Amino acid sequence: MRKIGFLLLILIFAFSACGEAAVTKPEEKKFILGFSQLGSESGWRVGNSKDIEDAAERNGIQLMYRNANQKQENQIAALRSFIAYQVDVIAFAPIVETGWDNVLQEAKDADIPVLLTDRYVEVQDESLFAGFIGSDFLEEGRAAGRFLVGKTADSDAVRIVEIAGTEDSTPMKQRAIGFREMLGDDDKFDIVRSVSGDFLRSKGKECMENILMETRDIDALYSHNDAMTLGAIEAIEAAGLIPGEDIIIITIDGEQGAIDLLKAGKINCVVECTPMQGDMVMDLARKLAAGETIQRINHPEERVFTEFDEDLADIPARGY
Ligand code: GYE
Repeated sequence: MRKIGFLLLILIFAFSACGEAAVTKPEEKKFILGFSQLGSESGWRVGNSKDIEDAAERNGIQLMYRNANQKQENQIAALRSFIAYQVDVIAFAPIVETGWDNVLQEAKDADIPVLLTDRYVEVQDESLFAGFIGSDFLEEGRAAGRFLVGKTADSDAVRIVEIAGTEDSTPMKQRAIGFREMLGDDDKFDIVRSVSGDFLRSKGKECMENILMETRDIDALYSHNDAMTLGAIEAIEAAGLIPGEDIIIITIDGEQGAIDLLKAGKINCVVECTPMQGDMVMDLARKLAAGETIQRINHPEERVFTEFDEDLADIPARGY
């Protein structure tokens, strides 16, 4: 009798287990995304890395994250390790545009789709990557130029200093082109100095110190990112000049520090470049992992903040 009871119990268990298996939806297979970040040069970059890590977590995607500390060779090594590991999708923010053909060909040979994030590449064969998600840098440069043109409508000579980003990087190239496009061929605008500050605060400061030793006859500073702008503002103040008044300051990114200085009147225009692209990256990566084709170019929405905005006090915390 006991034996029969025991058998019955086993049968009930077996059936209920089968029943359960039949109603439980199969778990969506977790895929692996290999992501190579280029470095940690600015608040923007730190915010971008964090958002990508958080978004992977939020979206249940297994992230293999590598930071290249500003060296292209480290990024290439990271991509090779992703290929060796046979991840499902590779995403990376290329530090410069050139020099990627070989490693991207290796990814293609291994059938691993590649998504470019943040910056673009220049390759012989455009089929070496599936798509791009990042800001419209040309438009950012135009917005900066547009602001300067409006702000100086009543002046007949505008002497400009440009502190540009990392050479051969997409934002550096496009922000320079878009800005010049807006100045057009009006010869009242004179870019008296254009130097590279490598997107670093320390270099922005150093560049501005050097320039101020050569000339103080400067009407406007156009800096390709907030980190360099904050450094340059230190140098301007140390030289006894008033940023935002003696020199018009135009910057790109929209880090909290820059927005605070805009509110304080030390910056005149902040062109937003959002690092919060994690969810878009995960969404595109998921599609690639499922074998779908994606839209080739994907831009997040961005805005421009200026000293003329009436709602400056209401700008919510930036989060980077
Ligand atoms: O503007 C800068 C960062 O590639 C858009 O890189 C990015 C730029 C950003 O170091 O702060």
